[in-house]
Amino acid sequence: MSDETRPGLPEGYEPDKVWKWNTESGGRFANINRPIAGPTHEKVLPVGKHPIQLYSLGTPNGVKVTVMLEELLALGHKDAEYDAWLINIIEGDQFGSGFVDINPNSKIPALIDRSGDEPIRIFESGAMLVHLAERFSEFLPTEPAPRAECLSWTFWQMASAAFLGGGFGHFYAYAPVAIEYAIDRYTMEVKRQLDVLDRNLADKEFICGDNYTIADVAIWPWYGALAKGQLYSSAEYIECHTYKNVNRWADEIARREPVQRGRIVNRTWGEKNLAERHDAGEIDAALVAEPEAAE
Ligand SMILES: N[C@@H](CCC(=O)N[C@@H](CS)C(=O)NCC(=O)O)C(=O)O
Repeated sequence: MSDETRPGLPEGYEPDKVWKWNTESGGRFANINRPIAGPTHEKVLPVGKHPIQLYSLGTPNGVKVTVMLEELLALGHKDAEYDAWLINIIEGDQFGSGFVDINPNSKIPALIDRSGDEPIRIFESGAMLVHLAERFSEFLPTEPAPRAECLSWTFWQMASAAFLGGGFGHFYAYAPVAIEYAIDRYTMEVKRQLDVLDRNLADKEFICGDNYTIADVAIWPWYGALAKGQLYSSAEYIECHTYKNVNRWADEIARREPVQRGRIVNRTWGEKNLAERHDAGEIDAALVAEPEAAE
């Protein structure tokens, strides 16, 4: 494809007729990015004693599920007990054969619900939230109109996160070269998304109104963190403090005890973290532990 009206970056760059896999493409995630699916190695996943087995990492997509499980446990649903196993995506654990059997798309989180006659595999964090909400009859209204509103916002988050993480975060914070066009395009979109949320939250306590739902669970780890200046060192650049309603909502969600518990699970960084969770006491201990002194 040759287009004289379009300058290349770097200068003179023109895409080949057929794309070739350049393993030296660079960038922070270069060693795990590949153009083909499927496992790279044999690896059986561990299975713990609880009905729910989660294979994940404490990124925003992983946190949605651990927060949801902690919310369910806080309501007394004992069948929401879970083992949360660490999947190190920088080391390529998501390409192990056992993981790919659960998620052919090789992304965390992946979940097996073993509470029924046959184990059920689930990939995509949004699908996990809907599955858990329906199984425990919590956080997803059953009346058609509020249910549709809740699913709309939940799926809005699933679709918008790729712009935020894969677009804005990638080009603003991670790409090995700063490309003005890409940064402008994704910053504009992410600020528009924040404004969508800010307007929605102008007259609502939670995303869908008076009740906390899976829409809040899905949106908070991404846009709550962004509005609080915790993603991509971008607070000043996107003027995150100007989204006042999102900030107010993010603070309120952050005060919830199950959120404080779920957000540290499968996390190997930050002051409070817990690489793997197999019972509630491990979270209690991690929350009161003193941060390790820097060497
Ligand atoms: N839409 C998916 C996105 C999952 C996703 O992008 N996970 C990232 C971490 S946040 C991942 O596993 N990346 C590893 C890779 O791309 O190889 C979901 O919400 O479950």
